[in-house]
Amino acid sequence: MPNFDLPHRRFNPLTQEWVLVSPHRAKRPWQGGTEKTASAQRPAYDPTCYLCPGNVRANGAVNPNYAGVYVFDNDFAAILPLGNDALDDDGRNRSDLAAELLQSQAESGVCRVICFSPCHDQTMPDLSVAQIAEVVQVWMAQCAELGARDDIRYVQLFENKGEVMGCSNPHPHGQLWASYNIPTEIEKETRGQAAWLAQKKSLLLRDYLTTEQQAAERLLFENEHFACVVPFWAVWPFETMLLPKRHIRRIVELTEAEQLGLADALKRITTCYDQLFDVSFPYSMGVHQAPYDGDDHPEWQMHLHFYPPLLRSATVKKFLVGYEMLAQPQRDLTPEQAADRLRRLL
Ligand code: H2U
Ligand code: ZN
Repeated sequence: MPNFDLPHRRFNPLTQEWVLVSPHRAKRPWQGGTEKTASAQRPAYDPTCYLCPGNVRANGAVNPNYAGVYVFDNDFAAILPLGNDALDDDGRNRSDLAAELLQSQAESGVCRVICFSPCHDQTMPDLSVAQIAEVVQVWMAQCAELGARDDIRYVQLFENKGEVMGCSNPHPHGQLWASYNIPTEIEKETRGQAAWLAQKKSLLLRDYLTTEQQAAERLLFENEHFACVVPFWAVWPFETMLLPKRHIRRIVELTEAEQLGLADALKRITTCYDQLFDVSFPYSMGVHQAPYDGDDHPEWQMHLHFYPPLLRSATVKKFLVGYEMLAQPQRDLTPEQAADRLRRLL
């Protein structure tokens, strides 16, 4: 094992990628820009918000006066339901060189917006565990419905939060993009988990959780059903991962108790994040799960990733640029230092 106070790299067995860690650089002076923070004061109902109950959306549709979680088809969907006919004609079987170099595939699917609450001024940590559990139940119902379709093989659930993440609206909401093709990150994680299962005859993310429970250095908290860690191979400064304790391949398999366990973990980590820099903490988060492609996927363990961009204050964020775009991701703050800072806020 290298000296963790000196430059070293760490392996992510899920994606089979390396991250460079440069702990000695954490104290270098910062002369880069600062992001302006979005003002925290918002009304509970905003007449100009396209997600608030009763309001008109960009395409003229009117939101119902919803009370809990509300789902609608994205009016500007990145993936459209083209159906099976379009998918058959994707040119994958052509054999000439140009076709191999210039590969393309038709994509078909569905994009939806999921409002977590009718209240414009709330975010995930403001919701009760019961309200977050309702979000989890809607995620499950959406995956059950879409995963059963033969023109959909993967459902990506995510939340993009905060202006710095390019989120267009502070109203608490997430999205789902369901597609016929299996996205790159999911293919990587499928390969990583399948390789582990083949070699060790055990589950990668269960073995990983056991290791983190024993090390305790990067473990933030656990409840009966889920644990939260700063991954050993984290790229983002305060990146975390939520891991289930049972073998759960897809979110649709969660028991009622596990739904509450996940909701509790979501509330705890988002509350902790908001306290770190005393700001409504921006991030991209999402559920990773086995594809809905008809295979069993015994290698898969569902989990959630939180990728927050903030580095040292409400205004200073990490950029993945330069060496990271061209060579490999890099971080200064070690995952153990990040875990230590987050753990103090729990
Ligand atoms: P963000 O989570 O990145 O802010 O995106 C919100 C989504 O809401 C975005 O994908 C959709 C956009 O296409 N949207 C609608 O579906 N209807 C609207 O009236 C405005 C925005
Ligand atoms: Zn709103």
